[in-house]
Amino acid sequence: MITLHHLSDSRSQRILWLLEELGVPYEVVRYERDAQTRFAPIELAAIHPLGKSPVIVDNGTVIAKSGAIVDYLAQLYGKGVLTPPQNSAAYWEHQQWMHFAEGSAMLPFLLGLYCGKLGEAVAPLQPRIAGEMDKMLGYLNQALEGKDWIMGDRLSAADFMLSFIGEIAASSTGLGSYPHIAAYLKRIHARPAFKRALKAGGPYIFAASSTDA
Ligand SMILES: N[C@@H](CCC(=O)N[C@@H](CS)C(=O)NCC(=O)O)C(=O)O
Repeated sequence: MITLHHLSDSRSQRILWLLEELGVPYEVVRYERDAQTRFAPIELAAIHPLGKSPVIVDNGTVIAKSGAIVDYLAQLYGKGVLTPPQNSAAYWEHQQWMHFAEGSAMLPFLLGLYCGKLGEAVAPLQPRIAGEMDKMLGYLNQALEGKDWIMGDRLSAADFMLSFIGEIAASSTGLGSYPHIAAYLKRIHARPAFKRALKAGGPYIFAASSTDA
């Protein structure tokens, strides 16, 4: 049985969504963020030394980092439908999107979050941060033009990684300048499996507009 250690309002939601799409048996252990610091509770460090979420445990194997978890679940339980054939051109394009989410796109958003706490002191950095956010979102927006999913007409593992980028952007910069990401996020949030994931994980601030979940 797969156990997901799930932190409220976090990237772990993408794993819940994936588990629901896969239809595999799993259990969720829920953790709440500290109301003041927004940090995870110390109990998560007993599962993995980083003390962050998501983490899964499957038959004694502990995996942290959402990219590794998505890869693991897609390969072991995805019956080949969530990843393009190994070593095809599509496989490497898909790999690029898998890594883009946490390796590139998240950085300016995290910088914005932390620097935002410094007030005026950070003003000289703000244009650079905003420029990097726009670069990441502009790139993703263009890639999604004319497509339902990042690899075309079929949902793939990379879509689970990219869902959180759309959500964090919607809640910070807004998606007014990125209509293809906005439409993509709507498609994601409309999926029955995404709605089931919301029920399994509890309130999720980044899908607040998906009210009927
Ligand atoms: N790159 C990691 C990031 C993990 C991460 O930073 N998780 C956040 C939630 S989105 C967390 O646990 N924050 C609470 C804390 O740092 O105490 C991943 O993709 O899994």
